[in-house]
Amino acid sequence: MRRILVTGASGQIGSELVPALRESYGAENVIAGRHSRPLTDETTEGGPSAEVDVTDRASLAQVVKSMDIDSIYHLGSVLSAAAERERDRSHAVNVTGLINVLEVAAQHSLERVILPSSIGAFGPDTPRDNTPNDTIQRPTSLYGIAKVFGELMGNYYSESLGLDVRGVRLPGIMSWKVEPTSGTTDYAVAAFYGAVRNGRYTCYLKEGTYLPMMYMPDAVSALMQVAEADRTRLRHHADFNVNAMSFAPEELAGAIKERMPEFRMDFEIDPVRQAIADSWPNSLDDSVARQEWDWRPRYGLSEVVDDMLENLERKLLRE
Ligand code: VAH
Repeated sequence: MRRILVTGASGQIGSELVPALRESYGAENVIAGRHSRPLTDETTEGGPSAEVDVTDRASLAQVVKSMDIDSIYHLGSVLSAAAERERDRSHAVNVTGLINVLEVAAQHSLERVILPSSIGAFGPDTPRDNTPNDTIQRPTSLYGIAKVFGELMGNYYSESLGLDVRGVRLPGIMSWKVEPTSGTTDYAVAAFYGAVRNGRYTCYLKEGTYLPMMYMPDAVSALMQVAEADRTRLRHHADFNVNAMSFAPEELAGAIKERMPEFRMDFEIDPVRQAIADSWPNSLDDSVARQEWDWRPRYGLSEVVDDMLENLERKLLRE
């Protein structure tokens, strides 16, 4: 991988993946693809960027050709809650956009395509605890349906067309650089913003709603590690479970209160996001990723809370 395009570079993961990739591959060799949202200053100032609309195959192909791209991290997507509200846009981005990325990569013989899948690729009749890597996948959210499509298409392009596609099923991601937008797991980020800004947060998921979560540095490592894994060891392609921790909202509130005793979390349930969360696993079995490419998480809840509060106190005091 020499010249990398990151689609969705202005999103929560893209904003942190791009700087990490530039660190490893050289700033000039990692192109930040932007579309509906502006890039962070760090990404804009740190290297090249390009307007990338994954729903427009010709323009995507033009960027790949003109910028001599040999690999794509495809992060551009409409997240779970937004996808339920905007069905046409989520199909255009999450389904057609994915096909466009795979087709352009195959037609230009790119070296590698990295696709983030999600815990959303599982549904209510999947085993909830330590969800196996290979098990029933009947998601009931539009976002999850598109993720299963992405996994199956990534596996097809790998096995039938020889394109080297790899992907990990990411849990909910916690980070502090970019404020949360339209995901279901985003309460676990918004709670920290609320704690630092005004000592309280109203959670849209009810107590006892367990979800797999991961700190951003582990998510970035998982994407970069699977991308660089020895292909001869891989028995899977676009569908590796990765896991780090699981918690319910009240457990997150308790961990924040240990550092900020005055913090309060109350609840106002959003039925759409509660239904999505109730259809997702409580935890994932990531033994396949550990066997095939030595995956290991580094962060647990305690370290995350310390790091999130320290960085947000610094970031938000500048507001
Ligand atoms: C969402 N944060 O909630 C995203 C993610 C696993 C969840 O895909 O939609």
